[in-house]
Amino acid sequence: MDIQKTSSTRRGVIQSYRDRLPEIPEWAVASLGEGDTPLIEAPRLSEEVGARLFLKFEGLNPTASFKDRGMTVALSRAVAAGARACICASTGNTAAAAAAYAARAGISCFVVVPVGKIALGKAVQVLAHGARIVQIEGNFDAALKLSQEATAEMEGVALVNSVNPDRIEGQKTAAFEVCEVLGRPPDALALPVGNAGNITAYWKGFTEWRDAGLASDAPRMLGFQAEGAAPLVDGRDVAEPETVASAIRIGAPASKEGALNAVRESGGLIESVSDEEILDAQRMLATLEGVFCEPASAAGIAGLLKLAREGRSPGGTVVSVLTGHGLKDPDVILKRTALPEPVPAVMSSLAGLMEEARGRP
Ligand code: AN7
Repeated sequence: MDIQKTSSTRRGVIQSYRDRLPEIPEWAVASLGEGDTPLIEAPRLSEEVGARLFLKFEGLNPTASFKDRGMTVALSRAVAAGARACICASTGNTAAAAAAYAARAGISCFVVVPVGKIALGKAVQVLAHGARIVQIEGNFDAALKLSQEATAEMEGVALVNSVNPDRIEGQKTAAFEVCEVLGRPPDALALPVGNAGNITAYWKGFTEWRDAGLASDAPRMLGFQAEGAAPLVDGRDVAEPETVASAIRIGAPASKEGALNAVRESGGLIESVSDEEILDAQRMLATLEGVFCEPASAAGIAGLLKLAREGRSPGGTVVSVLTGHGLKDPDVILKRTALPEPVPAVMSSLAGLMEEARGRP
């Protein structure tokens, strides 16, 4: 059975970039038409951050996060190698993507997550796709360790966390898309950093693009962690990471070396932003630009706003990666706002409310 066919013009990252990815036999390709996400110019936020700002909206992937890019490659390669099951640790999005791509690939999926710490939408996705969810009394870092132990001991079970190089290979395709759409690499790329796989992947993509002679330079990499989960800023692992941005609640990033290397080689930086700055950035993206991302995804914008306030804006053309969709985490929004009380279905009630709201943004 040919499982890779989709009838979309979005061909998926394997079809689009086959010659820049590890070998995958046609019969094993498991794709949902991921990638080819929009690069949205953000004129109002550009003024705030002091640069020409574009948003790479990765929330528009099939499972609503950037994880799909790596998962199509990882699951296809796992199937090609004869895997019967896959396993991953996750703060939520990796689990949702693994669950969907395992279903697509026709193998079973186990996800290990910190109990009570993954956003509602992500948990619902895992359940919908029929993956087995294992909630542990521990954080992401403990979940990753367990998953690694399981794959070392069990035959035919593929680990699909970003310590699997196939994940990084798939995720680097986002850098290619940015270069293609802009016609050249941006001057800087701002993104959230959790387990540090994505910053590693973008840097790999940009340097491969440059080294293939398609561009003469590569962007500065600007990584942002949440203050309560900022091991790369603190210079040591964080035993009990805490942040409202549950996706990046990670205290011991597996791709630490890749992240530090990206920052060093690109002349970039890794800094932290507070939960309040993250939620402000999320709100500004949604209300000023019409783009709704989850809290973690707003960390790049929170970071750019902070740099601008401190007179350190990178300037030039800047791309910020919005890694996941806002609908992943409805609770965060419902905590700061709520549906109003119902009113009678008469014009006077409506007019009264509209009058009250006038002049407000
Ligand atoms: C929306 O799902 O680690 O630095 O287990 O979901 O590559 O880890 C998620 C990470 C940013 C950080 N934004 O990327 C997981 C997981 C969102 C995320 C990150 C994640 P990395």
